Parts: sequence; C-alpha cells; structure tokens
Amino acid sequence: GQIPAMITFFNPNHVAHAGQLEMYRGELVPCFEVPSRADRVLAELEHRQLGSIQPASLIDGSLRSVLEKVHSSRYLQFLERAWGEWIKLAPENSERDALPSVWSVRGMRSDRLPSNFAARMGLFSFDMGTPLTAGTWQAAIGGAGCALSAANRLLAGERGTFALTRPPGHHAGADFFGGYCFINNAAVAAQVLLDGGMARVAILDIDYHHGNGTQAIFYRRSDVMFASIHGDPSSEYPFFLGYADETGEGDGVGYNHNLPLPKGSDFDVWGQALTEGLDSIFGFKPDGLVVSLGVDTFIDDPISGFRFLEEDYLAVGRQIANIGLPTVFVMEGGYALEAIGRNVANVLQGFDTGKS
Ligand code: OKP
Ligand code: ZN
Repeated sequence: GQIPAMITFFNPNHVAHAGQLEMYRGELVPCFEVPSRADRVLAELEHRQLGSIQPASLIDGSLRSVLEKVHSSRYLQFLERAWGEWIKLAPENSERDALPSVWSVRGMRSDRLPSNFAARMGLFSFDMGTPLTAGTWQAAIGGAGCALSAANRLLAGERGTFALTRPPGHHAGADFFGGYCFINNAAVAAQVLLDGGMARVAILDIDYHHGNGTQAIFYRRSDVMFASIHGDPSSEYPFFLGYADETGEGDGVGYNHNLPLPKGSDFDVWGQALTEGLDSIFGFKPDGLVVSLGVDTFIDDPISGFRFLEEDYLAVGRQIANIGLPTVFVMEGGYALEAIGRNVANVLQGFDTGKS
C-alpha cells in the first residue's frame, strides 16, 4: 500500500543564530552547531522526497502561552532582551557573541535578579560553550514554532511529523540555556500535545548527550515520561545529570528513565537499550510520543563517542514506529556535517516504512 509520508516543519529563521566561537579546553574554537546542519538535512529530505515541507507558525498567542508553561517568565524576558543589553554595554560588542563567565553555585543565591548583565548571563546558563548571538531569540522561537506546528498536526490526526530546526533544545531547562540550547523544543511539543487533549505523553531522547533540560522540566510530573539513551555522564557532557538512579520526584516518581551507556558503545548495545526504553514507554500507555532526535551517535561525530553506522538509523526509525504511537520528531544534535542529512533522513524513512 501507500507509504504514509512525514510532514516536516522547517524553521527559516534558524540562520539568524550563527555563533562564532565556543570555549573548549581553555581556548575559543569555532562553533560545532552551525547553520549548514539544518540546511543539509532539508536538502536530503527534498532529495529523497520524504514528504511535504512546510514553514512553521510564527510567534503568536498560542506559542507565547506554551513557552510560558515550559520556561520561567524571567528567563524568557532575559532571552528576548539579552542581545540589546549586550551591545548597550559597549558598541564593539556587536562584533562578538555573548558568553557567560560567572555562575551561582552551591551556597550562593539564584533568587535575586542582578542588574549586571554578565551576572544575569551566568544566572541563566550552565556552560561557556553556548554563545548568545544577535539572532538567537528569533532563531530559537522559530524552532519552538516548528515544534508547536509539528505537535498540532499530530493532534489533527497525522501519524508522524518532524520539527526541523536549530539551535537544538534538550539541554535548555525552565530557566537556563547551555549545550547549544535556548528553548526546549521537545518540551514545547510535549506540552502542546497535552494541551490538545492527550492525557499522557512520552519523550524519547536519543541524542548522544543526556537531555538534562527536558528531564528537569518534567521531573516532578506524571503526565510526561522522559526516557533517554546517552553517553554515561560520569565521562560525557552534560556530566551533572543523566544517571540511571534519577527516576523522578514527587508526582514524577517512576516517570524518568535514564539509560546511560559507556563511550564507545555501538548500535548492538544501543539497540538493547532502545528496546528497554520503548518497553517502559509502552507500559506508560502514552497517547503520543516526542522523539528528541540527535544523530551525534554517528561514528564520525566530532564531539561524541558512540559508533553508529548510516544504516543503523533506518533500524532506529523502524523500531520507534513499532510501538505504534503518533510521533513528533524534534531535531537535536549531530555534528558530522557530511552525513547529517542522510542520518536524519534514514530515521524518518525507517519510521515511514515501519509498522503503523
Ligand atoms: C548539544 B546536543 C565540545 C564540548 C561539548 C557541549 C555539547 C553540547 C551538545 N567541544 N560541548 O546535545 O547535541
Ligand atoms: Zn548531543
């Protein structure tokens, strides 16, 4: 019969976010999270004719309202105004991106909102690898718009949709940016599905890095289950979250499932973790699934440590399709530029051809 095709929502504003340098081992190095990532994925989807490609919804009342449910008001206000404040500090700042350099840690306060911009950069972030640029806000809300549109199409009866955007989102928490992420697009998609009438939604995060922001946003909630397969945080970014003993708190107890794997793991090992993650998602009986789709699990990824081959991504898509849930895919990481398009398209194609 006819193969049901994926609908992709593309964020044309993604190019507005083009960071120059990130801090790495004591020096500023060129950013890995570059605009060509999204363009290459788009080109491959067009080349394979993998379903229709549509622009995302622009910022409006419904996007504002879901953003306020996922992020704190003071964080959103900070993010929207940050670039203006940065260039007000000194005119030459318009030549370079903003990076934090001071943080509030244990024993210090985070309830006071400092008037100093550098202090607020630190208050709302957790690393020095995530430059905030002139177009960060526009790009990030464009991505959230993709997630909103992709979730809405699922509510309208679609089996699978894809929010193709950058910057990624899964490291962004309710009130912090970091790990190249500013707005948590997967959390936006999940919240839209709930608001549209789904009782329970699962998020499966298959990016190489643990989705600490997504986990934190839903950690005390029983309406969203978060399951993640990722590099062991004892050696891999983001280091300070993502262990197997993090199972939720309060109402959320039992609805967080971390599956850390050692750096160097290949698809054989990873596939067993996927089966385990999908089993617990299936037991949760969700009405819908959000997949945080990172392809930095690829063997040639420059900043990650798993050993996926290109064809493995077809199997990933098929296995996800097997649990038979309406699914929104949301783009996260993947930094091997030459292969990123094929790897993402393979997941979507695997899903399209899998059991519905
Ligand atoms: C974002 B996503 C690289 C150091 C790692 C942070 C990685 C963020 C990954 N020089 N920096 O999960 O793909
Ligand atoms: Zn990643």
